[in-house]
Amino acid sequence: MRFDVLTLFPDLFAPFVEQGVMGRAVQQGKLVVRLTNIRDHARGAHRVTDDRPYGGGSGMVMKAGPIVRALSGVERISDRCRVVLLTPQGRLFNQDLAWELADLDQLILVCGRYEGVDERVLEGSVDQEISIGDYVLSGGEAAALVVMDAVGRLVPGVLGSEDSNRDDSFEDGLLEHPHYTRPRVFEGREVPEVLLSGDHERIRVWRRVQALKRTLDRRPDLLERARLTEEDKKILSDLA
Ligand code: 4FV
Repeated sequence: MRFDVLTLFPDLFAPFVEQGVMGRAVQQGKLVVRLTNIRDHARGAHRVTDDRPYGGGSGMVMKAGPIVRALSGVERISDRCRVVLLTPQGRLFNQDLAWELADLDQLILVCGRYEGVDERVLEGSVDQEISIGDYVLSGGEAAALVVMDAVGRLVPGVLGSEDSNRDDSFEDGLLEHPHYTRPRVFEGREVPEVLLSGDHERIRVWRRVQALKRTLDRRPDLLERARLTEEDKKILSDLA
């Protein structure tokens, strides 16, 4: 998977692509990250990338020219490529969309700043708008990092054995069961006995019950879309 990021602040990404799971995947060539500074495609002595909004109002708008020229400078490595603008007006990002994007060869992420980007960028050059949530950021960079992390870790070979996305939250639409590790007693609180039993079936059921209970308590909205088994429905009716 190749990520191309178009931004006015490329330095915001360096630490992210040099450390942790992402950093290792980039070193191993499993992920490629190319950063493009939109200002390099701005014209004029001052290389302006923003201007006042037509129709008046506060704040500035990102000019279409520098973004469109930056996009035309990004080579497409295959037709399994998508240009995404991060914006509060976009489709809400979630694990299902992360899996969909992880199936691509190339993701080109456009990071807006100021009040947003000129609408004509969307009409001409953007395939999809994605939002990471209903709040306003000062720029699309943080949202791009969220998408790169959630999608990158789903690319085969990116996660090592110590990490796994197999039983991630939201994999089947549920919140995750609680996790415990050594010591067996911490500040007087013991690890649930079932997890020490070695009885893998009891452990599987306990974890499923915990995941369903948490989802019912904290995010009942998720249950509508969750992929539930007959066993899950039985557990939920008992819990209810
Ligand atoms: C955002 C979001 C977001 C809006 C104006 C950047 C800011 C500024 N992006 N999910 N929520 N973007 O707030 O993706 O240009």
